[in-house]
Amino acid sequence: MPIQSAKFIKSAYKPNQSPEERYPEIIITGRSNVGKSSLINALTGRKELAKVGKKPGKTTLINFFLIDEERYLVDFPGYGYAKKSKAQRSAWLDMMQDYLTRKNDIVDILVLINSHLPLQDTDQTFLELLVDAGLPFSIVLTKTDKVNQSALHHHTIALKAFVSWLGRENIKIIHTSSVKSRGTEKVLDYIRQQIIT
Ligand SMILES: Nc1nc2c(ncn2[C@@H]2O[C@H](COP(=O)(O)OP(=O)(O)OP(=O)(O)O)[C@@H](O)[C@H]2O)c(=O)[nH]1
Ligand SMILES: [Mg+2]
Repeated sequence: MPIQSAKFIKSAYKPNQSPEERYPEIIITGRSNVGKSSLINALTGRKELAKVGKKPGKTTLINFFLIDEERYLVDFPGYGYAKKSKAQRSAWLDMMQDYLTRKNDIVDILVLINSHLPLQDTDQTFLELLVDAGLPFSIVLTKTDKVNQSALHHHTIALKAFVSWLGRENIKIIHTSSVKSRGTEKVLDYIRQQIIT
């Protein structure tokens, strides 16, 4: 079922500035330019709800979108963009960890990973951080319009192996292309199943 209503609620500079009204949160995160904002637009069927950038680093704030008056999609600034300094990257990781471990409205974290690039060091570091913190997460392989089936299959296997090596079995991996609107129904169905336990 498509999303009925989607609205931008606010941008936060800091984790403690989230909206007063609380709803379950689905965090959308991943490296800069992986397609986080594009996925939010594809999921909601609204082309310009979240700002999409040609240059990596477009989303610099935490943006809250209220979906069907029942949950937030939270667009996080990207990590691992090469032009950011090491100090900036580590500040980002600290902020992220702080937010994710303190907020108990989080029902799932969608970690977006680019299907047409090999798994990056920053992705590995971030997945490790989530496992170490005992946080729930799922993986969305983005931009699948840019790879063939065989490459996608190998990427998926490698990811599964890495995540189970970290100690998490049966992690959900969904393939999407925001350009072709592929996989968006699957993501929506999956998001709707997530409830606070
Ligand atoms: N081919 C293809 N390009 C995509 C897809 N999704 C996003 N892009 C492109 O990738 C670039 C980055 O997309 P964004 O959605 O802004 O990525 P982001 O992860 O929000 O980036 P930051 O906000 O900078 O962290 C844009 O040029 C998009 O048009 C996709 O499914 N397929
Ligand atoms: Mg963005």
